[in-house]
Amino acid sequence: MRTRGAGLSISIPLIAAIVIGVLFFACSKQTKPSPPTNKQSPVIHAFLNNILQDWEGQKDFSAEFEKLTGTKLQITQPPHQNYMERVFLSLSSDMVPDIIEVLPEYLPRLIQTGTIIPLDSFISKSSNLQSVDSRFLDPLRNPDGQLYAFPARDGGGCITYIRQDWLDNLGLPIPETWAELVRVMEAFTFDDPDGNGINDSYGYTDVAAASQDWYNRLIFGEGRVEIYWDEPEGRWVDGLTRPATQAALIRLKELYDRGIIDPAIPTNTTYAARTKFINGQAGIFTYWANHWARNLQDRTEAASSPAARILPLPAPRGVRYIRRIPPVLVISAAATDPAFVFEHMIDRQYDKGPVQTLFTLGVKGIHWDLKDGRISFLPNPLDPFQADYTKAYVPPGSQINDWELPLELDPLVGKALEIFRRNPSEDRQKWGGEFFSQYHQEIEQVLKPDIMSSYLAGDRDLTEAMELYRREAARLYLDEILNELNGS
Ligand SMILES: [Ca+2]
Repeated sequence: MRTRGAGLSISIPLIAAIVIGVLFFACSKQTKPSPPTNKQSPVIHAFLNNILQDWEGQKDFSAEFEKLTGTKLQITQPPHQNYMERVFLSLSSDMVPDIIEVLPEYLPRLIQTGTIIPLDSFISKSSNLQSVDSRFLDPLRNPDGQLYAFPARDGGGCITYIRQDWLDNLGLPIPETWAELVRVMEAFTFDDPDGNGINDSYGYTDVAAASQDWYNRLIFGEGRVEIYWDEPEGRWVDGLTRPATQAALIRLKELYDRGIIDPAIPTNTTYAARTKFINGQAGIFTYWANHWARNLQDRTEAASSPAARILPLPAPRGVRYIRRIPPVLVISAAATDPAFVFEHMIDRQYDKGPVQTLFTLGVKGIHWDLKDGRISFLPNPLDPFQADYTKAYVPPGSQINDWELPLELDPLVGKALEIFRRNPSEDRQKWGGEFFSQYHQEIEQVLKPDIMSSYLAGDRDLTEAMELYRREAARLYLDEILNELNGS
């Protein structure tokens, strides 16, 4: 997950500058990782995004890792909102990490600059990794067939969640069509769905005028905002200007103008939108179909109402949920013993035993325990909602090998995953060249949200907004990016 908005527009030139630095210096840079010695445990420095945070017992995780593998794990976990910016800063520092979790759209840039190394020889020698399903690896092979990245988990995707208790309060059925959805959004806005006598809720909230298509599915339907692989046409196309997306933008604007969706959608970060749903300020929200189903239920129950019931919504007609390419683990070219890093941080994660249990559930007695012979998660004493832990690094149900979970999957998580898997649309890894590496993020993360926000706010009509978009996208080499992706 990544948030967009003003912060990122500052970071893009910064990232570009840093990458140019990395491009020139990566080859000569010789830094850190301590080699194994007899006296001290060897150290692996990992940059991780989705690992347990400090207040969730990250130190216990690292201590258990050292106990199981004899290796110290030094984790750096920058804030989620500017994670990739911090990754690039670290790559230009003299403390280059050995292993880094990155978003897959940055792989072409990391490979082009010689920042990361291929993993094929390590994978082929591993026995643990024979149990990994190749459908998770194949999409990550670069056009030459090499693997520079290992999937951190099943990428999964988002589904829509709805307040079942609000539907019940208002006597409304589960919406299955667009017309029914709009009726529910109206009622969630105007009919006091939580019965507190105050006009304090909207039908729907979302992340900032989403150019990340896995969040916006409910309203965009067949339309895509991003550059995407069009299966019938067999080529990469730009989603924003296509007819289905134009129709979706008109739908979104109607809801916005009628005041039945969160008016702050143009500026919402993922955190802001999620918090509004949890606080009961909006009754429909699209988010991750994994342990987040449980997190949303527990937190909404604590923050909004003890009667809150979150329902994973079966995909309404015309809606398909996107299976994204997952975040990946890459090994830096600066790692002095990459085979050692690979063995301890990737290979052993798939041992279908204690290390995989650690990466999935966390530490026994801290994050989970046996109760009546069954494994269950423990409450986190520092959680503001008194909620249970839900994962360590890989959410239960998102493992990519044939390991059988040692605990029963939470039924709510199971239901969310089932709905997601019933209506999939598979994303493809983008292998672009120089233009892609330089300009793709700016088009997707800055230009498109700006254009869509200006249309939603009424600063421009749709025709004017699209004319401006075409001009600005041409200036950012959109055609060249598409040519690179299409290999033409
Ligand atoms: Ca109310």
